[in-house]
Amino acid sequence: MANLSFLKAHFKRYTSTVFDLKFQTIQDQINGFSNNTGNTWLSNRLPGKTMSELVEILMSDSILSLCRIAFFILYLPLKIKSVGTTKTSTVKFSKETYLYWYELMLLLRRFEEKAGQLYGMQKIRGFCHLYIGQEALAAGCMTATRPEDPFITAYRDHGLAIAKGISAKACMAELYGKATGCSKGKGGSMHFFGLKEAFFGGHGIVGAQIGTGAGLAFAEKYKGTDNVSLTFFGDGAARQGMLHETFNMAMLWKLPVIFICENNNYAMGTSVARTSNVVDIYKLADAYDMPGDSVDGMSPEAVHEAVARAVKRARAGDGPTLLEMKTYRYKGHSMSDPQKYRTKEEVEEYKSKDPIEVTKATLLNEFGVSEEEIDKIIERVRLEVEESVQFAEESPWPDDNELLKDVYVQEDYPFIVD
Ligand SMILES: Cc1ncc(C[n+]2csc(CCOP(=O)(O)OP(=O)(O)O)c2C)c(N)n1
Ligand SMILES: [Mg+2]
Repeated sequence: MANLSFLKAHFKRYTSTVFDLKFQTIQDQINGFSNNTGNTWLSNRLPGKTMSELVEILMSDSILSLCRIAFFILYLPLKIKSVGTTKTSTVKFSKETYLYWYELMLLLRRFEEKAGQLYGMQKIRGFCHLYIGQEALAAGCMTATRPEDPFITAYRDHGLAIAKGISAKACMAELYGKATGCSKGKGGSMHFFGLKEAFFGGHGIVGAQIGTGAGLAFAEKYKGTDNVSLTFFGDGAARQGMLHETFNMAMLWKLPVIFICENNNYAMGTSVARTSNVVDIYKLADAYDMPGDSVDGMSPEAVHEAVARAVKRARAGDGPTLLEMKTYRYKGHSMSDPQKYRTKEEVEEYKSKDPIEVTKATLLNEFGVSEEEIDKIIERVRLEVEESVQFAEESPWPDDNELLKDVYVQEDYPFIVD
């Protein structure tokens, strides 16, 4: 019996140390083992037991128990070893995809940080809303769509514009108001645009682009393409009447559109809970018989998967989907925001799940990418942003005669007479 009590103590010591951390995994493996082998003694007795209870069970019988103990002594160390060394990999995408996501998200982050600095130096004026924190959304949407799928968004548009392929140079020049900007320097931060890149803005009226996004989808359907419109808007915009009228018509006409609510928890300083009783924005789809889903917007993987599903539906002619992406902006609403509506701890919590850092860790740990390769990406991004600033600095201002170009004019408008 002395030996048995030694074993018991031995197991118990493990229970309170290694097993506390790894117990669930071991338990799962034991359950899997007992189910796979059809071992009814194991499958009846082991699942759901704590490690101490398992030890009690093992100690309970005499000779038979000794056999079981022998089995455990042989089996458990093997499993414990494997728990320590086996990586439970959650990686679902290729190394190239992660590399693409990492570089894109880093470019968006560095571009925005630079824009913030330049704003402080008054190189950039007017409104300026940074995308910092929300990069995983752009990354996941890009890999789940084709270049010709049109995107449209609100004024927090720098990230999606660059993701769609408008160059950092053209974007920075637009922030500066220079003639070489993507909207010829006439739009500024809130009105980036790129026809070639299928990026349709950049809109300052909260919620207005929701209707225009469905219009883009209508145009694609009318032209007979299978392109899908990705229509982005904020949680604040979700409370606008435009959303409801658009959802209704988009469903009725089965338009190829994905409505993507970038729920960053705040509309300026107003939290989602203060704007409606319906805090799960994806449920708004129910009223229109539209499929809706809640998605982890801090994960490019989750964003990709949800968008890919919705894209498949839309391309097949089955109509719209609403995706509520739970995301977070690390910076204020715009450049002057004292951020009294949230705590520093809340911001830090989201930062601790930063998608750029998580993706970098995946590249290093799961794909064996070296620190040198990561450094090369960081350097490439740094250069791209630096060059965009130089380009913006050296670019000319728009000519005065540009003022009345690209402006809608109705020649026979009868109401204003000179
Ligand atoms: C129709 C309209 N109402 C109010 C405003 C002022 N406004 C600008 S941004 C904003 C908050 C919108 O928040 P959200 O839709 O969540 O987008 P986010 O800024 O979080 O990206 C408001 C109310 C506006 N631009 N347009
Ligand atoms: Mg918001």
